[in-house]
Amino acid sequence: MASLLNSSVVLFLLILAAHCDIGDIVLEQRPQSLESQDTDCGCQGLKREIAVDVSDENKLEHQDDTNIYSKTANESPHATEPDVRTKLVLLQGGWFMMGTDDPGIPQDGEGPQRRVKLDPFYIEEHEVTNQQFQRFANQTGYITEAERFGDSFVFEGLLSEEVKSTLSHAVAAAPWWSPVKGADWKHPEGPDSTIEHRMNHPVLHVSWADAQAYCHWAKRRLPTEAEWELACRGGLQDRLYPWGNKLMPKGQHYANLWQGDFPNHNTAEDGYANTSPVKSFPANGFGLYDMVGNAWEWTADWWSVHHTIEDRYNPKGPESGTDRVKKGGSYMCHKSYCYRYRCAARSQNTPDSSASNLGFRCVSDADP
Ligand SMILES: [Ca+2]
Ligand SMILES: [Ca+2]
Repeated sequence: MASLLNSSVVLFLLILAAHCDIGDIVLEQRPQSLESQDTDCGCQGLKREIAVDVSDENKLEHQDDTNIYSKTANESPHATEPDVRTKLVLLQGGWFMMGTDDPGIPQDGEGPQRRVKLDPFYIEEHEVTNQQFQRFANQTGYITEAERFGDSFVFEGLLSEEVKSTLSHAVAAAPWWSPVKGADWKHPEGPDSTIEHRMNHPVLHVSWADAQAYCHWAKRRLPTEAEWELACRGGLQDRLYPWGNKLMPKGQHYANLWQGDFPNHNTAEDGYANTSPVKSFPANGFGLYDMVGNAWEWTADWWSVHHTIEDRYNPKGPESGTDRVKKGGSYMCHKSYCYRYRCAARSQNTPDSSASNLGFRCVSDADP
């Protein structure tokens, strides 16, 4: 594993687990086939283990980098260039019911259903795209964590035979995930891949800090989980999906998910075996696209599965934690393995994780 920043004091190992609550991590020799071994997509097990703790100095340095990049960008002479930031949609906030009392995956802390009130906020109508992230990176010189680490997790079904032949390890309980050297946002399936023809697809392989840095540059921020979930629900109450309770109204696909047998056969009946261009599927009642499916989306909150049933006002999640909450599921989600393409569904990753199905969108408190 490549070093990050002060390499003399930092050693990173990938740890591999079926569930974060199991936590027994094993690097496993690659199996000959991708037989199903678990009842989960395994993507929350994609962790970078810090064998020697990253020093606060390093963390601070990274944070400072983010601020410097953003400050530079804000003062750059590019202000007259077209604004490539995503269009914002104003949501009025108010009371809504967060979570569910009928959880699809109870251990994820989908329940209990509770009353939450939010102030009005603006949210980007679609996931941040490669084009937008490229503008950010070009203007600021920002280097993502996957680029610093030198690798990122990629779903094996998307890898070329050449890259596959270089792999030696997989995630023990989710062997369809592999750490791939040279995989990053510009090379989503490893060094021999490109985003050249996918500039309007969601950016992938971004860590939580990368997402936060982009939003800061765009003078926006990551949504809280509550904000994201209110946005997902599109004004509907007690519904599974952004558009209602039926997965395919009138036989139509409403999100980029997985059809077929996970993880061996994706029929791509919805038109996409990988990510899709943003806005390829219908918007929800708020005019927001791909709230479920396409790419998972980071939120600002730390992860916990315990929630108060008392009314909450602008909740921001726990004060601290080890993982951050992600929402919405991805193009890899199938009901048999990752029934998380629901508004109440949730999952988590360590903040330094990055993968070929994880992106983000930003929110704002004010009209830009
Ligand atoms: Ca699909
Ligand atoms: Ca999404």
